[in-house]
Amino acid sequence: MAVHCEHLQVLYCTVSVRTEPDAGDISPVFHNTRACFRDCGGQAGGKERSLHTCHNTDHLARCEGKGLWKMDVVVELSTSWPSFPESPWRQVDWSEETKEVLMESVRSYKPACCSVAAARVLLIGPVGAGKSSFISSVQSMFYGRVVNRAMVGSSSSSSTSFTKQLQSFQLYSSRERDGKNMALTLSDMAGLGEGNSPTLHDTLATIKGHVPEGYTFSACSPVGSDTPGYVKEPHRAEKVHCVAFVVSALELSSYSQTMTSTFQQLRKHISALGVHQVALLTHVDKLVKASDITQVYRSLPLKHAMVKAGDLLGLPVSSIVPVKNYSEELELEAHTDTLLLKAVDHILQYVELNFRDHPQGPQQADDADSAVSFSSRPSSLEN
Ligand SMILES: Nc1nc2c(ncn2[C@@H]2O[C@H](COP(=O)(O)OP(=O)(O)O)[C@@H](O)[C@H]2O)c(=O)[nH]1
Ligand SMILES: [Mg+2]
Repeated sequence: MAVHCEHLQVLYCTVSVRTEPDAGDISPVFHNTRACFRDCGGQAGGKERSLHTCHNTDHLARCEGKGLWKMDVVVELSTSWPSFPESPWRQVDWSEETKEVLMESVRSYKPACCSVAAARVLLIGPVGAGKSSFISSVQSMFYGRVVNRAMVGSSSSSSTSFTKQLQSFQLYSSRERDGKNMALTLSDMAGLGEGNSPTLHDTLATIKGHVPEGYTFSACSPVGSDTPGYVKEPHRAEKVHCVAFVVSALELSSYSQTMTSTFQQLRKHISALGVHQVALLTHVDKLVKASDITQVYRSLPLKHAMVKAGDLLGLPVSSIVPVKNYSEELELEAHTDTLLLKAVDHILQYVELNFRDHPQGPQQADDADSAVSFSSRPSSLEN
């Protein structure tokens, strides 16, 4: 049985949970729980502590006297140990051979649309969710070592986006200078939720391919035909073929109601453009022991987080994949790579759906402008 307690205001750390009426006498066991503490100012990027495995509330009581804390914690109640389900709820082959096969299939991927040389995927998500990290992590795998290709922010600066512009990265298939580029471009943009986050209008313009590479988004100057470099009639290759929402498993309880409605607006308008959407749930190493990422599909806290991410985004859990980005490591790790490759493979399935559903190109052109007119005042996603 899993019980989810969120936003407990912990002063003296008395944690009470409600159980099913027929649950009988259960002593709570805090099992494999990581709790994220933020100071009550609610500032993202506040101090963060991890409680790796706490078997009782003594660990929590240590917070006493340090002020009022807000705690997001997934508690698994169990009468016996261990409480991992016997079989994982998604099957993953973690072997080196499968990793190599996946890697080769991504490396040799070719879009099922001959006029498009590289599939274009736009990453959208709140500041600090791990968009840039995902791009860097995927590039790192093919590069053979951890590199920070997309500009990743620090965890303490995660309330402001390090990425301000539209930046697209066609992935290198290897570290060799004469190595080929892969047929996959990942586009990064400023995160949602800060003052200058891209408006709905600008986000849709990006998906339609009108926004020039390197463009710096500004809430007060909407992209339009007078924007320098504006792509008036984008080729299919310049349009976005799949959107990947990126959200952090650590922040699911902290995203504001405004963020939820931002996602709803985005989903509605992007779907109207005929573009498929998937989601990446990052920071899963904070819910599952980083050293044992193979347990990802056995972790009940993670399963709960996936359901919660689905609710936030209005997506079925089957569209969401967990990801652990490289954040502190200098060396690649095979299981982390497998999870990342699974995510890329998942994205590519939806890219292909786009090409197959619309062999001549989606009917997006600018007909979706009837919903969000280029001439109308841009609707800010956060306001
Ligand atoms: N532990 C962990 N840290 C991550 C993960 N993804 C991103 N980070 C860290 O979160 C912070 C923000 O990441 P960044 O990629 O800049 O977020 P962005 O604003 O969405 O582009 C950085 O310090 C990253 O190292 C992850 O999966 N696990
Ligand atoms: Mg970024």
